[in-house]
Amino acid sequence: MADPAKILILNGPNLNLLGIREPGIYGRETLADIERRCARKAKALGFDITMRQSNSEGELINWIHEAVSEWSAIIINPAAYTHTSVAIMDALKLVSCPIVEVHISNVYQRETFRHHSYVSPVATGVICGFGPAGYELALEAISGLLRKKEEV
Ligand code: CA2
Repeated sequence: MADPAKILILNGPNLNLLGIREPGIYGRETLADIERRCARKAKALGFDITMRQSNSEGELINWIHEAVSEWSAIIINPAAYTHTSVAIMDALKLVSCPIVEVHISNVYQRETFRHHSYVSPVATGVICGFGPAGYELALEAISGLLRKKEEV
């Protein structure tokens, strides 16, 4: 049997505080809760997931570089770097595997500075506004994409 596809799930700055502050916007689930959701969904889909979080742009970029050779797909919630980071956009451009951008909140219902993303133009697709379930939806989307790739 083939090895399970390896999926990297990256989370940007302040998401380590999820569930602890601003539950009105981001809900009460912590990042550890989201990791458990993803692990359950990944098991059902036959994926091997690794979830990471960093408050540092450089660390996120180094992890994205690993995706050039190591990972079958990336799910990324770049948090505030979504709206500011040309460097993360450039790093993602170097990656050939599918990239799904996830946001917990519906950024289009929020301040206008959140309406622009440097990541969306280089992502395969974007999921936003579905809360923590967005990460599971991203895994489902990747499952479809990788299956289609196998068929070709
Ligand atoms: O909705 C999302 O997932 C965001 O990526 C979250 C970012 C925000 O800058 C984006 O515009 C949308 C913020 C993450 C901050 O995380 C917090 C966690 C707990 C309490 C406060 C902030």
